[in-house]
Amino acid sequence: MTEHVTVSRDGEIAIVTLDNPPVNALSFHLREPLGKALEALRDDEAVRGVVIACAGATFIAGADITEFNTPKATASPNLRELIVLLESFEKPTVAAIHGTAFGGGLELAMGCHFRVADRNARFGLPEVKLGLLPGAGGTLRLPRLIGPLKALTVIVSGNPIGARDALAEGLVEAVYDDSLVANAVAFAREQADKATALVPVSRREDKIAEAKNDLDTFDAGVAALLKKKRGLDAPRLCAQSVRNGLTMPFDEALAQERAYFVELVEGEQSRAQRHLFFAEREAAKVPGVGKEVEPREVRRAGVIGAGTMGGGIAMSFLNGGIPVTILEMDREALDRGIARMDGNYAISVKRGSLTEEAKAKRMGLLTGTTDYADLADCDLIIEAVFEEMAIKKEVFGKLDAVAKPGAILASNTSYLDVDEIAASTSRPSDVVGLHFFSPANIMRLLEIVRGRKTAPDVLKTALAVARKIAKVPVVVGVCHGFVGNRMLASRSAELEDLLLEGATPEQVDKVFTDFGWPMGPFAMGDLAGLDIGWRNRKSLGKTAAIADALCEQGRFGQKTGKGFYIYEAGSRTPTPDPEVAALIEEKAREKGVNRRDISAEEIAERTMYPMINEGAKILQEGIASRASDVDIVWVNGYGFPIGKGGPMFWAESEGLGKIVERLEHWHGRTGKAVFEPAELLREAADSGSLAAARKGKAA
Ligand code: T1G
Repeated sequence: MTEHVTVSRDGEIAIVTLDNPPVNALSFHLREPLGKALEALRDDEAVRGVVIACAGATFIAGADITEFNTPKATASPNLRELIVLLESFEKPTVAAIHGTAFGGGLELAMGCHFRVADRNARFGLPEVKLGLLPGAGGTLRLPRLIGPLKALTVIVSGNPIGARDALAEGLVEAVYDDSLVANAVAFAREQADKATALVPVSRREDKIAEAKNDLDTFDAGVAALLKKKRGLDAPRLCAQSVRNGLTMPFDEALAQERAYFVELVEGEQSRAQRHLFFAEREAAKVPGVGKEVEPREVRRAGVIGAGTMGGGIAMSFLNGGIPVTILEMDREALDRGIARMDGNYAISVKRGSLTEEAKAKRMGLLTGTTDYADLADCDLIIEAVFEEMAIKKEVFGKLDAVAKPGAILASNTSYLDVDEIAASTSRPSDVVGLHFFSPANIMRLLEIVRGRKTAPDVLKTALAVARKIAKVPVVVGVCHGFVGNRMLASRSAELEDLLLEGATPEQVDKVFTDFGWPMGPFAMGDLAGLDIGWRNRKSLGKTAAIADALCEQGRFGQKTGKGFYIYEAGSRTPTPDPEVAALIEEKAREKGVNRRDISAEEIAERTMYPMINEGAKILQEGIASRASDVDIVWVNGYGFPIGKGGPMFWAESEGLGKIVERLEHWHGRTGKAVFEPAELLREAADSGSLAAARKGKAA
């Protein structure tokens, strides 16, 4: 008996209860007493069956990630040894699962003969999200319980399945509405009374027999799953390990799985993805907003504007079960917006990712109106109207008049000054920025823009709402473009000049896709619509010779079939356009620019390094609290490759000294401000760490 493992008895059935808050991770200080308890119970003839359960919020949620790359991770008994010990039992072992049986937790449960669960339990092998693969037999036992292709989907996606699916697929033997442990004990007793032989999962072959003789179907399934995992090692090795389970003896495949795990856990990609795991949780801890600050209750949200953004925002709230009142200026615009939302849900139903009843439930939470007075009972109101300060102030003036006391007034602005908006109301402490990313019902990032006067409980409410609507929140300060868009502007600053000086759109985009971005900046511009940037530049009195010329020709990108690229009828595949090449050469001539061959390395330095530099300025100014917050913004809002950990994490692995040196080189060559190294970046180059340099700055 220790503080982490207690053994109790219900007659001849032993109950082992684990308790290692907050998620019962399999830390060494849990594994050691667990191993001792299991050895004693295995040899105790008075014990006819064993139930393994957990105290607290959840069954074991995995290995202890903080132990990785330290001796504790493999100190005996390690997880693999515990599972071998469990499989040596000649009496029934039953895992009683509630909460989330994830990673090593599910692997330990699969080392038991049986698994029973609470109806709200979830099951997953999310190691791939950490750049790893299940390293304690998960890639071999899960296929033996639910079949190889279903197991492959769970392992390569890293997404959990619920108790109902787990029961249907054969991952668990029973699901209970309540009294989980008592039911598990009864289940164990029933199994102990049976004469049937106990077969450990590792020795079950029925669910993999068919796949062993049809590897082509399996391989086709692998190819489909890996399509969107380009450049990542873990998904590929996950699939290979599952396949090994079909072609190799169990123990040989198990040894190979271990080898893959060691390769991955020592690799850069896993270090980057584990960095993101903790960074996402750190981002939700906001200086000055402690655990004692209570969030306000949000029973109903209001959304101003039923356009693409407003509709997407409204859907995010509906998806989180929060009723929404959505307002448009007239009935026709309102009906169009609601129809678009309904259509989006219908697409999800058609794809099978949403049930009809879930669609109906969500749309049933939606109320449309053209009257501001109908927003009076909303606890949180977000405007997603045109990106012009005068219009924002007019809307906030109306909201200020109708919203109830204590209602939070939020702007979805991408760039504008939230303090100026707040100052236009009588309640600046209730004003906050909630910057969603398009498509707002899909993109996970939510920049919570903290105004000078935003109250701590307003921030806490925004953080709580973000969690409820499955967004990843990062609290940022007020400046033009906050964190993401401000750095995007720095990354984009050189794009026009690179084209004028000799690069082509496809050459630049290839540098980005080779780095791991889903697409390059020109293809992205064509996707988003070149007219958006054109309008923004005009509002700021700025120009971009090539992009402006394209827009003046009505070449807005995919939506007009032409932008920087041509898009054959209905295709989304960008094809280089000789007309664009000619336009670039004409603009270069007009500006007297002598074109030359430009290397991929120069393109990378002149786009990525200014972005890192801007990130350092953002940290220096306190617009972001941590370098890891900037990483979370970019990974969740802009598709920064997760295997590189975000821009600031990548910059440290790239070498801050090298980045400073190359920025100075380009600053000397061009005299442009984007290349002048930030003070904090220079300091970080000396200390080797942005976090250390940041600590030296005012909070
Ligand atoms: N190890 C260490 N700490 C962990 C942890 C873990 N596995 N999971 C969570 N924490 C910490 C987290 O950092 C936070 O700390 C606190 O617990 C609450 O977490 C051999 C190799 C279980 C769904 O990937 O998905 O097993 O900020 O805020 O929202 O094959 O935590 O309070 O200081 O997320 O209620 C595989 C990861 C590991 C599961 C709960 N398992 N965890 O969500 O709480 S690798 C995972 C989660 C492995 C084996 C392999 C979630 C959760 P702090 P939280 P939550």
